[in-house]
Amino acid sequence: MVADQADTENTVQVEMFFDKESSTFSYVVADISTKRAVIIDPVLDYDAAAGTVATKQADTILAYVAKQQLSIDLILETHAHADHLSAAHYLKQKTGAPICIGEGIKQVQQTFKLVFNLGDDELLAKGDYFDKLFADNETFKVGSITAKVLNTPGHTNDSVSYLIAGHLFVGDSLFMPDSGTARCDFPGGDAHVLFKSIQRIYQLPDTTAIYMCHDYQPGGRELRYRTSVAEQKAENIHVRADTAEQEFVQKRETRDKTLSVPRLIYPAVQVNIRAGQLPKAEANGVSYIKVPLTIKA
Ligand SMILES: N[C@@H](CCC(=O)N[C@@H](CS)C(=O)NCC(=O)O)C(=O)O
Ligand SMILES: [Fe+2]
Repeated sequence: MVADQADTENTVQVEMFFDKESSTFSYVVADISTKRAVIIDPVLDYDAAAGTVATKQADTILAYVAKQQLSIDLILETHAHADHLSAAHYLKQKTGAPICIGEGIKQVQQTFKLVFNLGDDELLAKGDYFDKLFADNETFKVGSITAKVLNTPGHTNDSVSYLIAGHLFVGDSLFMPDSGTARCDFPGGDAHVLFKSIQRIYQLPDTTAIYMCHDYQPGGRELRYRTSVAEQKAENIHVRADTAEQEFVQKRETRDKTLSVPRLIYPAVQVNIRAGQLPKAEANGVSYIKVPLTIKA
């Protein structure tokens, strides 16, 4: 089966995992015929006040994989997340699967290499720490299925969507229709660029299933993680099929001005630009998170 076709025969099995702390969805997507699978956007538990990390979320994924007798071939990140730590490195150690991300990660690493004042010994910003950097339109295998990477920047430079047998994992390029889209005010974010990425998604068949990376449950509604291209084009509160670029950009930028910095941005980015590895331990064997301080007038 090729990537752009809808999954009319249910060739894949998609299992969702929800992290309540960060409102993040992770997925295991398996080719039913071969039991080969990928893990998308896994979360590492992090208690900022206590300075502890744990693998409860990731272990839930591993338990599912074991129970279903799946083999994990790849660990896929839709982008370097700014709100939670990635469990990619932990899961690589457990499964042996390589960690993959869009090649835009090099720009994200370069930006935050400066923010965190990292030397070349800590980060080269050449995609280091990741095993595979995807180019736009690159294909990869999930068992017998040929899946495809679509570059969908705008929320971040490195944002990609993964198209697996008619199932599209968009990261934060789209939220559920009643929530619109993700913010574009992080370094490297750009609402014009996100608009173009969304147009690209809207060119896929209407039946394409779209899977969220977050749902913040507006108005306290029930959790939702799946929608379709048709539903987004008809109902997305920021971008419908006929929304003009300027109208979207204005809405997006107006909302971005009201949002506060994500609670975990510094720990998250520091770990996620290293594919989920903690910063190198100091002489005492302990790893530390840095926070750049700005004196406000
Ligand atoms: N309150 C959350 C916000 C996280 C956040 O900023 N999420 C991004 C995606 S990484 C976003 O686009 N949020 C849009 C919104 O909150 O409307 C936190 O502090 O972690
Ligand atoms: Fe994000």
